[in-house]
Amino acid sequence: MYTLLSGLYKYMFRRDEYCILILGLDNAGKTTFLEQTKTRFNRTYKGMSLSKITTTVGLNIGTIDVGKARLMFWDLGGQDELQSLWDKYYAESHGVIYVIDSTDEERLSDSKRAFEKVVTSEALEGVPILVLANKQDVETCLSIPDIKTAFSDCINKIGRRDCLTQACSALTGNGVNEGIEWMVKCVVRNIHRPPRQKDITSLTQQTPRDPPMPTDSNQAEMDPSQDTGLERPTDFGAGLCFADAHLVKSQDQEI
Ligand SMILES: Nc1nc2c(ncn2[C@@H]2O[C@H](COP(=O)(O)OP(=O)(O)OP(=O)(O)O)[C@@H](O)[C@H]2O)c(=O)[nH]1
Ligand SMILES: [Mg+2]
Repeated sequence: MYTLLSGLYKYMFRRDEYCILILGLDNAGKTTFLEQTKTRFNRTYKGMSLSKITTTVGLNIGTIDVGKARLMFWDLGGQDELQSLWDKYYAESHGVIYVIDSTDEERLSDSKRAFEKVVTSEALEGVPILVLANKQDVETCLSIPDIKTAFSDCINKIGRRDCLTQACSALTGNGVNEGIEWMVKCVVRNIHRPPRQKDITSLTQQTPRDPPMPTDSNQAEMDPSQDTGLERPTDFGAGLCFADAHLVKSQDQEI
C-alpha cells in the first residue's frame, strides 16, 4: 500500500525536464524571445522591459512549465567569438530554438552557416529544431519563403528529426506560443532523449541543474539577467499567434 501511494505521489509531483538551447547570431532576438516566453507562460512573472535587454555575454537561463513538461532554456550569446561555446551544451540538450533576424538580409548567409554547423553536429542528432524567423513585425523584413529559399541548401543536412520554421515576433509575441507548444510536443515524443525527472515538491530548495560551463571562463560570465523561474507558478498561455506555412520533409520536419 505504501509503495502504491508513494508511487502515485511521485507521479503527481514529478515533472519531466527538458533543456532547450536558444541559438542564433547576435541581435537575432534570442533573449527577447526568452523574456517574452517567460512572460507568457509564467502567470506571475513580471518580465523585464524588453527595450532594456542588452547583448548576452555568457548565457541566460529561464524555466517554464507546460503541463507535465518543464522546459529549461539556455539562451547563449550569439556574437562570433561566443559561437564556439555553443557545442559545449549540445550533449545535454533536448531541443534547439534557432532564431533568425528576418530584417538582417546582409547577415543571412552567416546565419545559414551557423545553422548548418548546428544541424550537422553529431551531438545534436535527432534533436528537434524550431527555426524562428523573428522580427516579422517589421514591415520590410524578409518573408518566410525568402528565408526558406536562402536556407534551402540545409534541407538535406537536417537529418531525421522534427524541424519547423515559424514566423515570429519576439517583441509583440506573435508566433511565440505556437513555437513553444510545438517544441513541447516534439521533445516529449522524442524517445531518443528522455527527460530528466524532477520532484517538484521541494522546488523552493532546488536550484536548477547547472548548465555545462564552457572551459573558457572569460567568455562564460553568467549574465546578471539570468532567471531560474523555478519558484514561479505555471501557466499554459492561450495561443494568440500566427503560424506560417512550412515545407514538410518528414513527419513534423519543415523548413
Ligand atoms: N522589431 C523587432 N525587434 C526585435 C525583435 N526581437 C528582438 N528585437 C530587437 O533586437 C535587438 C536584439 O535583441 P536581443 O534579444 O538582445 O538579441 P540576442 O539574439 O539575444 O543577441 P545576443 O545576446 O547579442 O546574441 C533588440 O534591440 C531587440 O529589441 C522583434 O521581434 N521585432
Ligand atoms: Mg541575448
